[in-house]
Amino acid sequence: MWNRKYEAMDREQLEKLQFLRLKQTLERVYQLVPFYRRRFESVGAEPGDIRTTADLAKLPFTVKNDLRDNYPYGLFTVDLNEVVRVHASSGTTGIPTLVGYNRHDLDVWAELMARTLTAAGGNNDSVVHVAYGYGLFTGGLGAHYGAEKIGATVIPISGGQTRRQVRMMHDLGATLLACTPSYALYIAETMDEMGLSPADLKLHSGVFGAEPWSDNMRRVIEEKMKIDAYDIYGLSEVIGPGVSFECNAKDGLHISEDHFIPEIINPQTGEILPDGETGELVITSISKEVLPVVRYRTRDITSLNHEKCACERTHVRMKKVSGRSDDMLIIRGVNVFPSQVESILLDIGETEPYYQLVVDRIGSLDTLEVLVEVSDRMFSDQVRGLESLENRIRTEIDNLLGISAEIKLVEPKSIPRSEGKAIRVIDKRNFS
Ligand code: DLL
Repeated sequence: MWNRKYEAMDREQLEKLQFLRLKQTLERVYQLVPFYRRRFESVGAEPGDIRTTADLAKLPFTVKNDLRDNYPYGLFTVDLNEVVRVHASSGTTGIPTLVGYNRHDLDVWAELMARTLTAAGGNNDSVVHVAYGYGLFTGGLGAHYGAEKIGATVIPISGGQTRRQVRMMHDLGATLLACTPSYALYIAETMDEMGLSPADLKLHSGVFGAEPWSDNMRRVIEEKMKIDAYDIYGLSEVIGPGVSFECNAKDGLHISEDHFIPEIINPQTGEILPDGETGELVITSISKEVLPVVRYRTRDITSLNHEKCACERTHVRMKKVSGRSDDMLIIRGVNVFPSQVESILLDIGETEPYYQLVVDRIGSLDTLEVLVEVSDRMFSDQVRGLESLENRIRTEIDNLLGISAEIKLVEPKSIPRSEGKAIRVIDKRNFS
């Protein structure tokens, strides 16, 4: 553990600390951010009304559009002369979501990433190859400062130029890879093309996140690279990567509760759901200074688990995120996440791990086509073989998800490879 004092803190003590920090955060935003003052007043609440952590439920939610509406600096609690860094996430609407940090915030973030990398086996002997994008995206610099904090040797290579990535990993003896899971797969494929096997590299683990990936995808990456693959979760609005991370139990991601208070809500009604029930993750930051968020709706779908973890960390675990509620496909009334289709494809295991979903609407009916790559050998095989595999996949998807999909097996390397967040869905409905 990087910081046993906090990561394994007795729950009672932890909850006291959370409440103290929550009060400070609420006072801060109420005093310094007109938006929050108005929001609190709209429900007749002020910070003094929050007497327990559970009282947080009395306050309104914050959503991504609130950040956009107050672009660029409207939700900051400090003047720009105190801000030392900004990041942004690009949205589909064009207006970026801008976030800011002072020195204290950057220290908190590095601490969270130090915990994440330590949980994945990182230490001062590690050579951390950071292939998340550097720039406005939080992935690159987030991993970078965490890796420096644990004293590792950092290779700040950013994304792209995949052959060069492989060469550097080989030459510099990278032991820990940080990138998106889809990019890890592409790097593995490139290694293979370059005639390098996992034994030629020193890599032993990876921290992969920024997009949903199934447990089956974890197995594929672990097998191809002969490493231990850990999930890491975060979002710019809350701080960046490191909000939660997997330990070696790989049974949920620990949310650093000394910095964040999580809730799960029913996305339709806003009602708070108990442990184990699946809904939308809502996060309140309780230590960030420049841009605290109160009850921020992440849109990410997961559930919480307060049971003791084998690793001795006492912080609550969230289940691997299955997807964002915005990315959920509704195919003829049935809800599906691309990661569920991924899991089925990889379970069958006779295709390559590259796929894309094409959604369209014919008349008033939504249709789903699943494109999946097959190996060279299989593609040049008899048509009958391909048809029978297509049928198997179609039947499995129908049996397990209750949706009828068209399956199209496609040529090797015909689906675009990802150097960052993969595009899993092509939705033609908006254009027809
Ligand atoms: O993706 C931060 C990050 C960088 C996380 C590197 C992990 C590693 P944004 O660009 O703001 O920030 O996108 C945040 O990405 O709300 C989720 O929908 C998705 N996401 C992030 N991590 C995971 C994960 C970064 N482990 C959005 N599993 C979030 C599933 C994830 N989805």
